[in-house]
Amino acid sequence: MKIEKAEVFVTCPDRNYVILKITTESGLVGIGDATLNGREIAVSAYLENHICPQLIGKDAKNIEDIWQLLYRGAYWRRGPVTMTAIAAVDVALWDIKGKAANMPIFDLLGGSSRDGLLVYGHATGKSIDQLIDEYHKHKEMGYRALRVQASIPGIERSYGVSKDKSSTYEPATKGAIPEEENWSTEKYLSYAPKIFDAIRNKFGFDDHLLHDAHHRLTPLEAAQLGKSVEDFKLFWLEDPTPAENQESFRMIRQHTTTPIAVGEIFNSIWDCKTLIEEQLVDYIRATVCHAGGITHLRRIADFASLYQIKMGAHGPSDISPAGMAAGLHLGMWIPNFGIQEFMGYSEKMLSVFNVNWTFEDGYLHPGFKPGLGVDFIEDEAAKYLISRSFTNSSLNRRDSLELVSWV
Ligand code: EZ4
Ligand code: CO
Repeated sequence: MKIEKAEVFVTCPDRNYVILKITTESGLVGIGDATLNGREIAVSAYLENHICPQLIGKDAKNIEDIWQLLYRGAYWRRGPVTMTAIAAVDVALWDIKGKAANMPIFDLLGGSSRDGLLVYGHATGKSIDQLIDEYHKHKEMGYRALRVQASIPGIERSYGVSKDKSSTYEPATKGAIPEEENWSTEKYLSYAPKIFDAIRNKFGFDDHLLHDAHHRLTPLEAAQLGKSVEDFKLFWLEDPTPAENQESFRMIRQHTTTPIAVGEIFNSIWDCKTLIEEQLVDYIRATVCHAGGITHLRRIADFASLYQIKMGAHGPSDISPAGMAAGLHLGMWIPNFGIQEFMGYSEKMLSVFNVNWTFEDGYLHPGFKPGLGVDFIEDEAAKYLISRSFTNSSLNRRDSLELVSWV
């Protein structure tokens, strides 16, 4: 199964996506998501210049060996651009292996550990009333787990809430440069519990309730938030504080029993080593497409399982449907699976990818087609030119009085 061709496609059906396509001499084709939101061209250039040429002639069967070669053989290790590029190769090779074996990827990995993957959707509102409407709509759609975000009075733009009137949150902003936003921890900490209180009052405690603090807090503030919302029994509090300094989660842990999730911007096992070994979090949110593919995320999941930590992958629309499918296949196998984020995709996004997953009663299943079960429709993709966009939602500055104080 020698690799004959490795091609990179860039498209923008509402969102920018980068896809790697690998073709073998025998004519098997595999695809992998190479989308790194807000840094799309960096990965496509990295693949085209540094990775694709090395793949030609390699045996597509030897996924682990190719992974190690791309990781160790490049001198530079880790980093989101490299690990997204390696992930794209890895998933394309799993896709090819699945097609060659006539099995869906989850079967190759050891088979299903469950009938489907519990997913959570997004309910967001400009006000608590609008949030309640959205929450209700999502329950009708079948969701059993929802992340809730609402505008915080007094903060111009709150994370997770749309810019315009619509109630749908869109993570990417098209434009020449990212916008900067202001932020007030005081206002957020006093308002957030009211959001959960309103939801639990209205809908009770049967659904899983999640919330994303999106790296805005210091460890002490995060501990205060976790403690003040314990009665609402969150499924998790996400990204309470940035995780470059993994030890800083110790303080949060010492003060609250609210479950903690982190890792949507992690790209390797080293990003979560201390968090896992010291059991400082409950869920790791790394994804197949940003953390080195199925081969590497499987390693993280196994390591986390030793410490009773579960996986809860990131799943915004800035991960392409091909990347989502890869996460679903791995999730079917992961014994210590927790939950999968699923924002859903627009019709235009799905016009470029034929997917085979099914969503029923709040659970996703990747389908039974051999390989990834997703076809990339090149003719459709060619219609949508990439446009510069940014993921600026991590950019809130601290209190407006302290515009230059980044914490
Ligand atoms: O804002 O992926 O939990 N989910 C998230 C995402 C991120 C986007 C950024 O592009 O935090 O929605
Ligand atoms: Co998040």
